[in-house]
Amino acid sequence: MKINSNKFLADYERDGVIRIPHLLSAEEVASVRTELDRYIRDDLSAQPADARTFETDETTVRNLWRLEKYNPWFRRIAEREDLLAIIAPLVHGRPQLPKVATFNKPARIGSGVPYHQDNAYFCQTPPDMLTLWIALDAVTEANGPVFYIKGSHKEGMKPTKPSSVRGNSIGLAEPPDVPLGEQFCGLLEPGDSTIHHCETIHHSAPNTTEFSRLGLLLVYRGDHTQTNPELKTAYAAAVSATPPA
Ligand SMILES: O=C(O)CCC(=O)C(=O)O
Repeated sequence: MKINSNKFLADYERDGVIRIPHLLSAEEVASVRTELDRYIRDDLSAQPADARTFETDETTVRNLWRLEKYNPWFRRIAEREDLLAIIAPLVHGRPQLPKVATFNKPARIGSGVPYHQDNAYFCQTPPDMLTLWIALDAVTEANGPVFYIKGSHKEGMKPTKPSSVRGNSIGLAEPPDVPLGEQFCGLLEPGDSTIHHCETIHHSAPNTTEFSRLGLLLVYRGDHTQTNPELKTAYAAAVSATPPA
């Protein structure tokens, strides 16, 4: 993977979202998938409830949470030097790894994600925090791609409300009035990725297709960021209504 870091940084700072094709090779994607399948099959049932959210069938994984804590293999992937070198200029400091998660968006029953800004969950100030979203399946217009509103990270945090969506407990109080056609759609091949700033507004639709849309999310912050108590209070109220995230 080759990256023009000046252009990349300028695009990220302007738009709050950027696409990086070919971040992982086909072999790397296959090994991530093998470990995810193994973890779900062999380990997940013995982990605490905050390790996952299921879809409404109560069986199929919607999200894996806290992989950085419960699975050292994923922590090692996320701490790869080549990834940290990409992330450091974007978070304006030494990257810390607070979260590794998945958004599985399984075939037919994958649920949607309401409009939100991640910093309503992360609660960090300054907002030098981002998500590296890596596609493990092809992400198409049909299977619930993530849509982002470019430039929205520059407008600060918008008012929030509890969403009562399990796995995405807090969303925007009002959906933005930017038509879908004007939003940036994260269409990706397996191994491609996007990076979005923690205050970039985004959302995704349910997956009603026969094709799963699995994403691996590595979340980084600069080591200078601190918890914002006001954001934390709003998040705590939402997450206690629909735990675990
Ligand atoms: O994968 C999705 O559908 C949503 C992802 C998301 O909300 C995020 O990356 O913060």
